[in-house]
Amino acid sequence: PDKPDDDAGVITKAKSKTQRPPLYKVMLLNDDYTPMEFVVHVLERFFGINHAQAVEIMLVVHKKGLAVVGIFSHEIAETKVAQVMDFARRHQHPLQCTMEKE
Ligand code: TYC
Repeated sequence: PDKPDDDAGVITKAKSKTQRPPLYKVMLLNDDYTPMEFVVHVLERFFGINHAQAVEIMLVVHKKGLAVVGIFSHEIAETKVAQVMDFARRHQHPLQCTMEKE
């Protein structure tokens, strides 16, 4: 006779966990020279952040040294970093933008 915990007849299947692509935090770093208005403009232009929020985030970077400004797929994060770095370089500001796996 079957014991109470006999699993005869129970079909088991390994659950394959759904794969999600890794996400990346894009961060702005503080420096002593980039004008505050330039950073606000960068946040509005490349990250679609409204003016009031952009001012808030810029001030977090200014006070804390860095802040996460968005979380994206690897390809989008790379594009954002390249756009910001290129825009800062063209305007001769030392602003740094980096990405890091979440
Ligand atoms: N610290 C800069 C200043 O006082 C402003 C600044 C903010 C620079 C954020 C970079 O990512 C930055 N002009």
